[in-house]
Amino acid sequence: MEFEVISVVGLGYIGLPTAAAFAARRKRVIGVDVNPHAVDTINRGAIHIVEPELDMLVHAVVSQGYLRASVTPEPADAFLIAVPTPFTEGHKPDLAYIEAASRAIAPVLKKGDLVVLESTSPVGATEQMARWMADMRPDLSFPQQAGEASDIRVGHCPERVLPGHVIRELVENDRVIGGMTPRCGEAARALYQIFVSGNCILTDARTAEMCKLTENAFRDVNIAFANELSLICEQLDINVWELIRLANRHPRVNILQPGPGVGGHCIAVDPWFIVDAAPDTARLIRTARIVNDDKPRHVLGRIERATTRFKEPVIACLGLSFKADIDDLRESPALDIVRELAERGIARVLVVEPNIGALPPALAGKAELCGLHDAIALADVVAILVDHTPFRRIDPVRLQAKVVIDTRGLLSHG
Ligand code: SAJ
Repeated sequence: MEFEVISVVGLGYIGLPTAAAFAARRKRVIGVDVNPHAVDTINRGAIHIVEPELDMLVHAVVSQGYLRASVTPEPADAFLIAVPTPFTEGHKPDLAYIEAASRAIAPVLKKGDLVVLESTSPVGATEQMARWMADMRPDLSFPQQAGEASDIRVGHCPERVLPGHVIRELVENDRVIGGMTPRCGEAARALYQIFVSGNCILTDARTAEMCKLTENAFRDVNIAFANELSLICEQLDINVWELIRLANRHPRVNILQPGPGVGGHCIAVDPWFIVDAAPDTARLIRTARIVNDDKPRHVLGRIERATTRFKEPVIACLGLSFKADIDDLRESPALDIVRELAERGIARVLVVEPNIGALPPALAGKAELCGLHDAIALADVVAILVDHTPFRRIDPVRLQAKVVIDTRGLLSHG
């Protein structure tokens, strides 16, 4: 199967590295995004997101002429859709971006083209995408109408890369590829094998959709188990970090780490797509979401109670991002906790976040960005919210006279 021109629709955290990966294999790639700023930036050979090594790669493939960005779709042999799938108010998946992208590419489709949905999606989204395209192009046949004989082949291949390691994981990770028919799956596999060195494993589109949701729900449920243990241990006066270390010595036990809550745009979101699809059956998955979403409130209560013994309390909050050693504040439980503390006005709030240069607007004027040394020296209460590497080097002696709330077990590593 020959793919001379490949189009990637949605040039964000997944689409842009994927477009660059094809281009690095000397494929002509047209990246499409509705954001003209992103398009202009990429066409200058620069990037609009933070991801190690991506800037150099994009610069190289744009200057060699393999990658070009555009706000309007153009004909290609394969289309990859990598747009966001957020949820709406009632935790229902919002497919508006997928609908807009599939309707946008429909006019340029031609017989023989392949369309692959990469966005994390509820089960059935790939079939829905094919219906939207079929609506727009009655002159072409799609797999839901013509099966293996369809003009257009359609499939799903969820991304599963770890932010911060995208360039390596895109190439090395195994891919689960779900075709609407077996031939659709084979076509998609031929496409990914252009740059993927991991195994490309075929299934149907619905199983591939569910597989991605399952991976993230697995982590969410297991983090919820650790978070629930941390609450139980608090009541029983047991160090949960030591407990987990000991339990994990069992050859078949592998408990994850408790924390201040679950952040990021994947693990805290995707399990809801399963709950929405099977609300009466997905009891454990729903409960895990609730346990993890409740954790920031619990931490906030502990910090507040700790301040009551001081007349003019000063709290040092260590970390704002959603996990260690990144600058990403989206859906961050640490940011939620600090924002709430700052809004309640019960204390002077000092924030230490080595990965950012200025406080986000939500905290501006309500909290102070501070160096680690000064914040600890000034604080009565120290709340460790993220396990950033520099925090691991804090000398415990400097914390001796402080009330420390360690949500990441930073001081309990033994
Ligand atoms: N967390 C804990 N305890 C743990 C592990 C994580 O509290 O033991 C928290 C983190 O602090 C963070 C959140 O969970 O707030 C999520 O962190 P993460 O490192 O588990 O995941 P993400 O969101 O950075 O990236 C995940 C990855 N999924 C898995 O590791 C299963 C990535 O492979 C996916 O591609 C990505 O989600 C995605 O796009 O779905």
